[in-house]
Amino acid sequence: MAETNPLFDLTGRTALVTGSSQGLGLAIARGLAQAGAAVVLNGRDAKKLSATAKALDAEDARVAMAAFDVTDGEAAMREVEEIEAEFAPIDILVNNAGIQRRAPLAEMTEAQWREVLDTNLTSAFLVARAVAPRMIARGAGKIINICSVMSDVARPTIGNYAAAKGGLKQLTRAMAVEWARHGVQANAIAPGYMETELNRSLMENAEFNRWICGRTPAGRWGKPEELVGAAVFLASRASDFVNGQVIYVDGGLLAAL
Ligand code: GCO
Repeated sequence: MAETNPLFDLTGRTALVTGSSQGLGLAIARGLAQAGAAVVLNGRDAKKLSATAKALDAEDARVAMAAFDVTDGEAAMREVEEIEAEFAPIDILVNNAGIQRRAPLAEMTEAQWREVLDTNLTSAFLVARAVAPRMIARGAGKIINICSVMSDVARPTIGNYAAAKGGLKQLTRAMAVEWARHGVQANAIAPGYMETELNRSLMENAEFNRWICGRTPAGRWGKPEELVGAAVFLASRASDFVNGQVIYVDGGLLAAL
């Protein structure tokens, strides 16, 4: 059995993954755990989070949970302090929390706009603002923001989501230019169309499904676990000189006209 290159070994590291009770966040948390990291799961629903933590624990992962609303700056400060005091210093932060509230822009409510911008963009600032000073003090840290192909292109009815993900790509660069000199690498992963609950209605729509499979050169939807390779790379020493970059895991979607 080939040994994993030590460059990609996360043993001894701790990762906080926001929005990780299901979907992409859970797949990334599981993948980081399989690469040796201890993982702190996050979500607003403590019951759901506890069930997920039990499942990962059964897979021999070292796992803790921090149930808090990532759009609440004070909660983020408080919970990060507790994680570092009670569990371990946070070496890796994955800002994954994200929601969809689809509506045509002209009909979109202020609540639909604000909820998506708060959860998909502002939360990354609030949680990173709580974690980064500690990483800076230690002279090392990895921040991975989960962007999207919608950081670069748009489609009707998701103007709030596209604006948030576009902002998250720029926030990644802003983090990189301020924190790289302190040994903190901030980068992003941009998934294409992935098989998640957030997309269930799209996957079950025959016309939309046909369109996505035709629009994506790989001819299919991506699987959440297909983000793990990029996540382990950006969480590991293998990316120590990578800053402000976006890795597109999109089946070639953005390469195609
Ligand atoms: C939609 C989808 C997309 C994708 C995601 C791809 O409504 O078009 O939810 O937003 O899921 O952005 O990265």
